[in-house]
Amino acid sequence: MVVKLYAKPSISAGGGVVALVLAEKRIPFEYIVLDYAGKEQKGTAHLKRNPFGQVPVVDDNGFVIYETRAICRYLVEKYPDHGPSLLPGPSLEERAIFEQAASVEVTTFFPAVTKLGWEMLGKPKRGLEVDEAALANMLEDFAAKMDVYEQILRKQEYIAGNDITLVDLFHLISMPAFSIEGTANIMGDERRPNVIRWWKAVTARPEWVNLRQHGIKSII
Ligand SMILES: N[C@@H](CCC(=O)N[C@@H](CS)C(=O)NCC(=O)O)C(=O)O
Repeated sequence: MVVKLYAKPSISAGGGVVALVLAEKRIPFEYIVLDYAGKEQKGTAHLKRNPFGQVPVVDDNGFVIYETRAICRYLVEKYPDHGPSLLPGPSLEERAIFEQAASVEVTTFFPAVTKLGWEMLGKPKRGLEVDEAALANMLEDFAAKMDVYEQILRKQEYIAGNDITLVDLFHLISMPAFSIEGTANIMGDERRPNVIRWWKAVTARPEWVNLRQHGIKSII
């Protein structure tokens, strides 16, 4: 039985990154779209898969798991022989640095970018007024965080070392709209050449490019 990925009708956020990891790891999967308009995510069947009534959820032959980052960690450990490792090296120190980067992504990067995304992109899209003063503060706060990323990425290729790992891909959860070429070019500040180099490498993963350009069917 192939892995089932339960997700939203439009592939985005966590569902997109789980799909990316499945594709990177060459794990065949079925993409099951929930009827969001009909609130299927809050229905009895889905609440059994995820009591929070959210997606993404993965069902791997009867083992059901939710939370994007936890799903991805499970998949890479379960299928070590498929595709790139995406895990840190075996030493305690390499694993500790990976955990450090994972913690920074979830507690520092993700909240900052989610707030920015709403103010810069979400509000204009919904015809709401942007709070320019708040936006300026968010951009300043984000820039300070990215200055630290620049320091880290000056010394190494990826955020947890010299090889790509899941943590690099986790940064895509909040970022579909923030491509370097996009209108909200928050990753493309030329004062941070190593952030640009890193972000180009992460967003140029062929499965990610296919997913963004041609949709989910192109990577299943
Ligand atoms: N922390 C969760 C967040 C999941 C989440 O926010 N899912 C959204 C879609 S991107 C959802 O299912 N929302 C529906 C709802 O809350 O009713 C993860 O990383 O998987």
